[in-house]
Amino acid sequence: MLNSKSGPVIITSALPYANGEIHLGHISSTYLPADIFRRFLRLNQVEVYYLCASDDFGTPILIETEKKKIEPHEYVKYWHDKDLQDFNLVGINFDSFSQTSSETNRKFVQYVFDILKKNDLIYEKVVVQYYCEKDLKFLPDRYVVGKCPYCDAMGQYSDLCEKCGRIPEKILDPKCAICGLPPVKKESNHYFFKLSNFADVLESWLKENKLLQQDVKKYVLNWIVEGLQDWDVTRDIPWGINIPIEGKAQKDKVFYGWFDNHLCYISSFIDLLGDINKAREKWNNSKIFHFIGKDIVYHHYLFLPAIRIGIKQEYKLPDFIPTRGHLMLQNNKISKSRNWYIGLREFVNIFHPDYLRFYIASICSFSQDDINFDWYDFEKRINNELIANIGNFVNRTLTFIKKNFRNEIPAPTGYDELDKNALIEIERIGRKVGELISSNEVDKALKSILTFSSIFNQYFQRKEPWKNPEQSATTLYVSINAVRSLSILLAPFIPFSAEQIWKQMSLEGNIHEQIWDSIGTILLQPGHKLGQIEPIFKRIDNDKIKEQVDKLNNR
Ligand code: B3M
Ligand code: ZN
Repeated sequence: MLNSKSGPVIITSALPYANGEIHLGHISSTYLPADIFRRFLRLNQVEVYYLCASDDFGTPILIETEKKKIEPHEYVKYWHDKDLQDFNLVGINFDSFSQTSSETNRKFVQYVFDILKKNDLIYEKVVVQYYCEKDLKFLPDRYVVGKCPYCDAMGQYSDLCEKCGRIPEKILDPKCAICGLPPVKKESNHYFFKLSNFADVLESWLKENKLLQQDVKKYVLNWIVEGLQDWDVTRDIPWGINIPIEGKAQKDKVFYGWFDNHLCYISSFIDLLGDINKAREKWNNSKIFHFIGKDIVYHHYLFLPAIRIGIKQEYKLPDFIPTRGHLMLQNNKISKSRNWYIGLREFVNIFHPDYLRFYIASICSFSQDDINFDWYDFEKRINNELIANIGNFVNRTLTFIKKNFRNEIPAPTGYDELDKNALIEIERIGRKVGELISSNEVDKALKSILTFSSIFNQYFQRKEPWKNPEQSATTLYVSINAVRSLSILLAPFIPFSAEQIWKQMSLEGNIHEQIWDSIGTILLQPGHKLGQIEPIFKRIDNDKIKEQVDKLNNR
């Protein structure tokens, strides 16, 4: 398990495109698991940095700004700010939320390109591109629409068919996305990164790194066997990071978004520390975790490490790339264009953010498998697990002390077998949950916490303190200490509610400054007065769920 002695930890989550609102799909694959991990590490006194940024470049963004007749930098700033606010609404708090278009990132990307070029890993080549003679511009990626060669869907992008999810090798019946006219073909000079040089070193890195997920590794190794293609890192568009050298390929061109976005993990850290040398040293002394969704495995398991190796590992490679499947919504693929999604803001306008965190964490398996957001399952888990189990135990303990012991923790009067077993549970639970969070199994970790809480509900039930309140001091003394442990256990998962439990116990400080190891210790002492006690959670009404399902179906 990581602790304050294991050195700093840097966590990143995939950078959201500055092109729309954050929805539940984003949260489940990368932000929530990373945030739970970050909060857990902090409770373990680990020096941890959680970095993210908006991904500001790419043709979809440029096309939107052209349609809306707005400056790209204004457009991305709008989404950058809004997305950050939305993340904070659900307790996802970064130490830095930068932009790939920041000055530091621009400089850093150009610097990396320079070194790659010096190391002979970049070459110039003429490529044939679509060009629109009416709009007088090259048409990379999304600037061309046409018929998908696989599923025949019309109006698909040349770099992605949204109908079947494949990347067309050659789009049929191509049209300019701006004016609709068929484009012509025209030559253009581009820069290529020699990814193909890296097959052997990537293969050994993957094989040696024991922390990378086995199943992902397997198919990435297969891609290497099939052969790695060099990457065209140039685009003929005006919005992006300029290519820093003189040459035919330089004019009116910028870097491809995937060349610069992952470098922002590093540049945002440089910005955060405010000193490039300090940042480099700390980066290299840290454990590096890049949290991603499975659709960007190629970029993070091959392209990203190749570039870091290409600059002679001036910045070290990731230790771990936790990779998860996608979130489905009511068993259908989430899609913005088909309006099949739930925005984060929309969600928290209806339900408490901790309900979302609890539900997603409870279904968030650590694998490539897709998981499913189901409104009825959500209702069931919140009502039956969060409320009937955890909420019930917390509330019955606090209320009992308030009613029968003048809101003061009573002194224990001796321990029977049941009490002793309960104390053992308290002693063990922190380690067990800690190990699961450390190995990224957040759903299993949450499950252990639920088991702990239900053991205490049974304990309470069997001790029947209501039959003889005066002689129930030990039961309540043990139970309130279990509530304390429970609140720290829950802090990474449902931070707002955990803080509320902490307040109701009238304990000092903020729950997020507590020490994970203290979960196993009996710290609350007789005579301590509790605060104001109220139910923490509110049951979800079935009508409210039906409303949500209808709303979704009628979009
Ligand atoms: N902006 C979003 C995605 O493809 C993309 C991630 C960049 S991470 C460096 O999921
Ligand atoms: Zn055109």
